[in-house]
Amino acid sequence: MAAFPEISKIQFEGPGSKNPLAFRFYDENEIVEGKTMKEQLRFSVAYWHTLRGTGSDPFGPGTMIRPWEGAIDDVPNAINRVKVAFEFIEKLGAPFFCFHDRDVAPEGANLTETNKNLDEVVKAIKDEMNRTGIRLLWGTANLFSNPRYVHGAATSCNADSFAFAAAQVKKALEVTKELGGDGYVFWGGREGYMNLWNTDMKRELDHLGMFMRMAVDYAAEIGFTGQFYFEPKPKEPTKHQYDFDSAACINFLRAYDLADHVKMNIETNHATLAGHTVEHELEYAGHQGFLGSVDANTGDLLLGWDTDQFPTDVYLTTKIMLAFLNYGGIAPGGVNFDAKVRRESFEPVDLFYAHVGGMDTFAKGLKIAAQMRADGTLAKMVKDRYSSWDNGVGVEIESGSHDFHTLEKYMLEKGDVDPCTSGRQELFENVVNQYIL
Ligand code: XUL
Ligand code: CO
Repeated sequence: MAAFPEISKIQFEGPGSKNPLAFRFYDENEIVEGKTMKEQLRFSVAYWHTLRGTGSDPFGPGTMIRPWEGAIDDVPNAINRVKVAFEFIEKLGAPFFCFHDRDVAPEGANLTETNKNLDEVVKAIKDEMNRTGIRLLWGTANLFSNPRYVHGAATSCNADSFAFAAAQVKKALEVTKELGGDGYVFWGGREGYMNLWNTDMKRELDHLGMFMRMAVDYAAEIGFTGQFYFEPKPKEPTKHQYDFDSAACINFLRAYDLADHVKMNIETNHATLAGHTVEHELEYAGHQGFLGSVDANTGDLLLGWDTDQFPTDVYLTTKIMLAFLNYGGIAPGGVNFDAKVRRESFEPVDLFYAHVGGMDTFAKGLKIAAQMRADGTLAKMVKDRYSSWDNGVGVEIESGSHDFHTLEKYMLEKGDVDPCTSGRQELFENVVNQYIL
């Protein structure tokens, strides 16, 4: 029986459409910068929010009406949920999904049973993937919900927690490979600290480095060639997470000799929790050569936590897609909606409204970003701002033909700097609006 009998496949109806269950901008076959929108955006549905989100918060239990959920969280219920998931993703028209091991299958009494449960559900997922052609963008392991990870997983003070996490990631990598996943994500759910007095930071970081190395080695051993990603988040659930932001993660990857194996999965709301913007995080990862994938959502400026809302701001999606176009496209990453409908949006149809809106906003952002690049005005304005580096002493410095002695001589002769031109922030912002408004 269909879980969403009222909803048929979401169609592209064009900008004039007023149908909230149709795309106005996302035409998966439209070519933008030489690729279809489907290839440029690589949309993915996050299993944990869309299929497992209950709407619970610290003040009350779940509110979501999900008629397909059985009374017990057992394997048959999980397999039925897989069918619901694929009906949803197929009707939406997203080409990918992402999941944590524990999103899809319940834990058993011990690791053997848990792995068996996962195998049974993965079989059902594989059948649905074959039926629909929907693919796995990336897999991951939930190393934060179970109380065994109360002190973290790879960074726990308890060596057994590290060992259990290793077994879990080993299995998650096997499953990701089995399902043909394009990537694997590390997000350090509790890899950080609550209090530095009781924490040996150096030891914990060394352990995290060892853990990621073991994962990379095991991937090579089993022939998993997908891209590894590290997902920054500065806090929540811990006070201070080691995967704080792009800069901290990239430094960690270099320090532990993992830079050749792992790129960044940047999430908008995580960037803002770190006191950055997502474009800052993307730009930092991009110019360092670590830009990988994006967890698409947005926070709420009035709230200080990870609200994981669906993105509907075209300025935001334009900036994200501009970064990806500037750095050679998003593949093998994608736009994964790590976003959840509000607790008050408890009907199944809200899942469609949320994803359709997010996909359309990204499609519009992609088109605007491509226009900006084709036109070149903004890029030229930035280049002009740095024109002193394109001739004279600027070129000489950049080419390495100066030192403090020669520069002192140059300035003693010249006397003072040439006058600067204005930063023209307002003009830049107005030019951006020429594309958006
Ligand atoms: C949590 C979060 C995770 C990761 C995957 O804030 O973003 O869902 O994306 O573990
Ligand atoms: Co995320």
